Amino acid sequence: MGKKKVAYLTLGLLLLLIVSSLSLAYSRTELERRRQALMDSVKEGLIILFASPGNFGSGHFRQDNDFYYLTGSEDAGAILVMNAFTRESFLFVPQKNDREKMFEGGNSLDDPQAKEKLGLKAIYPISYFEEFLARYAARPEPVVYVRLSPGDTISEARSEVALFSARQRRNPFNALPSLDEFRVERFRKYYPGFQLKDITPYLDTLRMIKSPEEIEVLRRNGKISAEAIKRAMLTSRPGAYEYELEAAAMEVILRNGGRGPAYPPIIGSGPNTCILHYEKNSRQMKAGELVLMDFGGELEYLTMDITRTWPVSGRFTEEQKKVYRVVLEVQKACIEAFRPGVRARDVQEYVAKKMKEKGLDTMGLKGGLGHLVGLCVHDVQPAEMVLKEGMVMAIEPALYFPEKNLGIRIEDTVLITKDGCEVLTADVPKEIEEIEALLDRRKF
Ligand SMILES: [Mn+2]
Repeated sequence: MGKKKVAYLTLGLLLLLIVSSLSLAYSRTELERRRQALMDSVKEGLIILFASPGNFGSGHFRQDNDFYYLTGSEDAGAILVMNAFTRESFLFVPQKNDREKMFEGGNSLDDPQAKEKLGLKAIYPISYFEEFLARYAARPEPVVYVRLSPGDTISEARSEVALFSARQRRNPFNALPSLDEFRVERFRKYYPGFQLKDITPYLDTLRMIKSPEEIEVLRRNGKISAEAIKRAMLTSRPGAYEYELEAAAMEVILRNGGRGPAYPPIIGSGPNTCILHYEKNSRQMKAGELVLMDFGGELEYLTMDITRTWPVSGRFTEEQKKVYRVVLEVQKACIEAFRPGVRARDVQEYVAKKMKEKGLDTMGLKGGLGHLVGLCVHDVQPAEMVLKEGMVMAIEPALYFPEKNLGIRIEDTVLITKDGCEVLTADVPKEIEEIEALLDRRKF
C-alpha cells in the first residue's frame, strides 16, 4: 500500500470514529418519555415511522420531524417501530458500505453504544424489516399506526403540506404521490391484513406541550433570534438592500449554533411591507419607508418566529406611528390575555376592552390566538384551540395599507406558563421610543 493510500485510510477511520459516535441534543430519558407517552395513548398495535430518506437539497440534512421527535436520531432512511403491547422500540437502519462511511460517516448501526444511548430494544439492518412485518402480519387483527396525514416540515404544517400537494395535482403531470402515500400503498399491497390507523392525532397532542428540555432550547433560540433581528435593525439604513439585513441576522444564528432560518426570511421595505410572505429580499430601501422583517432561527430542531417593523431612516412618521401604536397595543393586550384555559374569543374580548379603555380605534384589528411553534414554525394545531401550560405560540397582529406602502406586523413567540405567558423573544425592542433609540446607535 502506498503512503498516500495509508494516509487516506487513516484519515477515513479517524473521521469514522468522530462521526459515528452519536451525540444527542435531547436526553435518553426525554426520548423514552415521548415514546412511552405515545404508546400509552394508542394502547395497541405497532407504530411505524420513517426517517427522511436523505439530503437531496443544498441545505443541511434535516430529519423528519415526527421521527426525530421520537428517536433523536439523524439516521437517513431509517425506520422506527414501536410495539405498544411489549412497550419496546426498534430501529431499522440502512447498512452503509466503507465508501459511503468514508464520505458521509456511519450511522447508528456502526455505533455499538447507539442502542443504549437511544434507549432502544434493538437496532437491526433494514434488510430485516420486511421479514419483521411478515411475522407481525401473521398475528390476528394486526393493528399498525402509520402517518395517514402528511408529515410537516420545518416551516409548513401538515395542513399546508396537504394544500400544496393538492395544488400540485392541479397539473396531472405533477401529480406524484408523496412518500407517505407511497408507503401506505405499499403496506396495502403486501400486507392487506394490516389495520392501518393514523398516528398523527396522537403525535400532535404530544408535540403541542413542550417539556422542560424543549423549553430550555426554545428560550435559547428566543434570545439568539432576537439578537439576530436587533443586528439586522442596526444594519438597516437608507440605500441598504433587504438582503443585507438577512445576512446580518443569519450570521447571529449560525455563530450561536443554529443551523439556519426556521423559514424563508421575509424582509420587505416600502411596498413590500404589504406582501405577507414576500421573500425576494432584493429591494434597496429608502429613507421615509418602513421595513418589515419576519425572521426566526432553528436550534436543535426547534423554531422561533419574530416580526418587527421599523423606519429605515430611524424615525417613524406621524402616520406610521399612528398605525404602529394600534398594532402594538393589540399585540400587548393579546399577550396579557394569554394564560391556560383561554380561547380565541376570550383574547378578542380582552383586546376590545383594553383598546376601548385606551381610547384607541382598532382599525378593524381584533387580535386572537396565533399559531403554535415547535419542530415546525406552524406547529400542529387543533381546530378548537384552548391554551394550555407548556404550549408555545406566535402572536402576530398586523395592519396593511398597500395604497400607502404601509404594512406593520409585530410578532413574538410566547410560552404559556402556569398563570400567564413568558415572551421568549422579548429582547428585541418593540416600543416606538426603544426602536428609535436602538436605531440612533447606527452610524451613517
Ligand atoms: Mn408567524
